[in-house]
Amino acid sequence: QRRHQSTNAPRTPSLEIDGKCYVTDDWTNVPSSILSYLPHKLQLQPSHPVSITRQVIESNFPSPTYTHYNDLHPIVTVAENFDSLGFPRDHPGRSRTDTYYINKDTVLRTHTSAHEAEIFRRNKSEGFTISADVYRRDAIDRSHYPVFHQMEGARMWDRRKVPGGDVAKAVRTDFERLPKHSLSIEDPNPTTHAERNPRQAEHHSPKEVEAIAAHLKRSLEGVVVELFSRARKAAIAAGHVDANALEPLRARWTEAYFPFTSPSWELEVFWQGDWLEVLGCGVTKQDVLINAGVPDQIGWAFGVGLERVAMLLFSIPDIRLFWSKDPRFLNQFSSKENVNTFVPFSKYPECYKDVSFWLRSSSSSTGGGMRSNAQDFHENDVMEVVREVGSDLVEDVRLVDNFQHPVSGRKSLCYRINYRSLERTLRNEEVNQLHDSVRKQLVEKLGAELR
Ligand code: FA5
Ligand code: MG
Repeated sequence: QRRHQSTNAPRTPSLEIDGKCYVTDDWTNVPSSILSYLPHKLQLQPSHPVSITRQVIESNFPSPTYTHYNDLHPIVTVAENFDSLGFPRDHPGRSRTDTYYINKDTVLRTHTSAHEAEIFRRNKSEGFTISADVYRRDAIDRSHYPVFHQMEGARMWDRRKVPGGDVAKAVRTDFERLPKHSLSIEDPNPTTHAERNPRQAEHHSPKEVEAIAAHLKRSLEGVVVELFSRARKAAIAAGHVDANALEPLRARWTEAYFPFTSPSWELEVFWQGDWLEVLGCGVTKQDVLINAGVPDQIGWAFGVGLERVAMLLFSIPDIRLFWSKDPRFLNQFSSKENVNTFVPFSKYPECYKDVSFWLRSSSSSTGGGMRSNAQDFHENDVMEVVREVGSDLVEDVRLVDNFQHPVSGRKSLCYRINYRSLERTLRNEEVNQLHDSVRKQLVEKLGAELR
């Protein structure tokens, strides 16, 4: 990946990625540090925990009913990532503070749903999964990383092919064939709710929605049950828990919103004292299928965070570990037949450093480039500065103070950065140097005025 000038006049700035040239423009905001993640494809590394998790989940969605796609290219069009899924024009996900843009029409995919329309159009099998790396400008902490992996899943029924055109009946028949489980999952809400979680009334009958929702939920509950039984066996084998002292698995369905499904839900799992969101799903919007040229298909879709699931499956405590090249990490995983509990190596000391700064007041703003004033300031820009300087030596970044001057109206922020390596003890001078660079970059890139 290198920036270069095209030889054709007029000279257009461009970016070469994977041997392909992309024109850059005012929207370009993807740093080369992020582009360096593209070749990794952890979902394909045979004994990497992201790949093992993918394989465990895929085994619940067997071929030939489901086709598995695991090597789709991460650079997609804005049309694929947002428009094809019915994202409103003003959806915050489209903004440059949340999404990595190559140029105004091209992004690093922010979710695997970016490929739904394309795979619907291919119409190769009744179902599919897509596992892939996805990219988001986001906060820094132990469960968020700017590059992570998702698995998309979808299942369709063709109105023209089901006996008597009775989709609801066909779906219920398939539902009865799914493995049953004895787990009780909290599901307090009705399948649809007129305001909060509506049925697509022009397209789907109440019976169809009930049948599709039941098939979707049981399919995903099957995944959770399998993952937890594996995680539990591994924990017992590692002597981490006494089989008699085990708490039962707790999971719950909540109502959700996505522009491309309705009704929609999220599945949360109780883990280490808190509810953790593992996936989003719902009944696919008929407009997505109509626009993909398959108006007679009807069905469901889900998107699950593979790192989140892997953290539960293997007891991995920090999302940065997935990128570790340390053999003490990598050598602990072998195959999906052999899930084991991760044994953390010793925790190295943390080092907290604060940085306080004034935001530029709007009057002194030039309005251009990356420079922010109080109005267009976004925390993700601070996160990116810290990430660019500290990369994986930063464990988390937290806003600890937020102050507005009563007279001038200027805003001051204080962030606390925790410097900690997963692999070694950091030296004092090293942390001081990193922190000095963060301070300098906040001034240079964001126009911050240090206090
Ligand atoms: C989506 O991305 C939707 N495309 C999911 C979907 C697909 C819904 C199909 C309906 C139909 P969301 O932004 O909530 O939704 O992300 C899905 C999952 O990805 C989350 O539940 C979580 O497990 C994981 N996830 C989200 N952000 C991060 C992050 N920064 N780091 C790690 N995992 C993340
Ligand atoms: Mg979500």
